[in-house]
Amino acid sequence: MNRDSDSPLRLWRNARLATLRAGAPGLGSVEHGAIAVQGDRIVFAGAERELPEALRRTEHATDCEGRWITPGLVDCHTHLVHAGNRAREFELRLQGASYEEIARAGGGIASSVAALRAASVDELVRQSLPRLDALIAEGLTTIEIKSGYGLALEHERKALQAARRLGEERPVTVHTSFLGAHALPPEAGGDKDAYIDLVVREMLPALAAEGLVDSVDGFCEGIAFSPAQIGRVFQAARALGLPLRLHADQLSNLRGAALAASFSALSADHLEWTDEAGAAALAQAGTVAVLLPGAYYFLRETRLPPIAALREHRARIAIATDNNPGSSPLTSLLLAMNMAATLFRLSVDECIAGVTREAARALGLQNEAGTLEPGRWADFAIWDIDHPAELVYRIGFNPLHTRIRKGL
Ligand code: DI6
Ligand code: FE
Repeated sequence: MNRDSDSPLRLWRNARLATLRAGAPGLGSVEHGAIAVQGDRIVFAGAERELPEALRRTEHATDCEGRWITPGLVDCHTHLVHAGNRAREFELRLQGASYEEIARAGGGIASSVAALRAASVDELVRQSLPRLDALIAEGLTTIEIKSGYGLALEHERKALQAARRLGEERPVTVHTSFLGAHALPPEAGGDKDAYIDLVVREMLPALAAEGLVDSVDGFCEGIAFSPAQIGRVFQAARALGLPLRLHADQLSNLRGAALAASFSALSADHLEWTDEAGAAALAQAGTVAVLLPGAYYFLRETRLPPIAALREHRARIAIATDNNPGSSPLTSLLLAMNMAATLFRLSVDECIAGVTREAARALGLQNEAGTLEPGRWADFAIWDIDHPAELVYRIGFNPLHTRIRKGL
């Protein structure tokens, strides 16, 4: 931990805090609050009158004039690194074609694969930066970025290298996920098992050895890979000590949530078709249920994720953008929260926890990010709002005042 006492002490005072502290009711709110930061870590977050005397003495104090502070936002599910866009496909869908029809006809993910394969790492970074900047402009401090449009070692490598580069180009923490098992590449000749062999024997070990993989994801779906095929990917990942996540039950119920839970995955994502047993399994395993209202909205889905069952079994719920060119060209966590509330009926507290504490948990970063507590990274967002509900309520308006990442 970089908390050496030589680094200057910085203080944000006269603020209202949504600490999201575990165990605290609601948002763990504190009126008349202050946050003290040393180096890149929070050393105090709480009521200003409880601020220890030693932490009051600093020349670096900011009067927040009563503004609200939340943890920095965390987008725990994105395909942010991609090339080109699928606006034409969107037009076709407006004329009546379905997402699955387009995918089966060689459009969809396959067209994004062709575009990514043609792009260099520099080009991928160049195209992805505006999307990242849009998220950062709303207070994002941590982001998960998947591969999955390369589907061959050299191209998956490019995507993951581009994701790492984004974390160098901008003050943001990047968590990478290897999603080799996203779709079948054209050269596989329809043989999914042979492609999974390649993923498990060559792609994953090589990319993991290069330090490019923070977790391993898969797409468990009729148009993608079966539970048995995903199970092979998960076993290989587990053997390498890598955490797991899964695109589960998005378009049909293949019992993906239960599969993810059985491997103690960090998260299971989408979940529109997950049944009560799946929701219970997630809660039991501590696997975070990541809801992606942008994809639900953009694909005009009608089947809702099992919110009541997730609540009843006390599953952890996160919300993410699923930013990708095909099913969710969304670059706003504020809008994702509004959609989660409007379309899924999540509460304001669930939405805000879903893009902070629970999203950090979905990345295995619950001890580093997602709450305002001593020891956590000094990642937070200061908002020009009078009540936290405004973060969820507005549509297409950004009330961010200041974003602080690792104390800066
Ligand atoms: N589910 C999704 O919603 C995205 N990937 C996935 O596994 C869609 C990806 C795309 O259409 O490009
Ligand atoms: Fe996705």
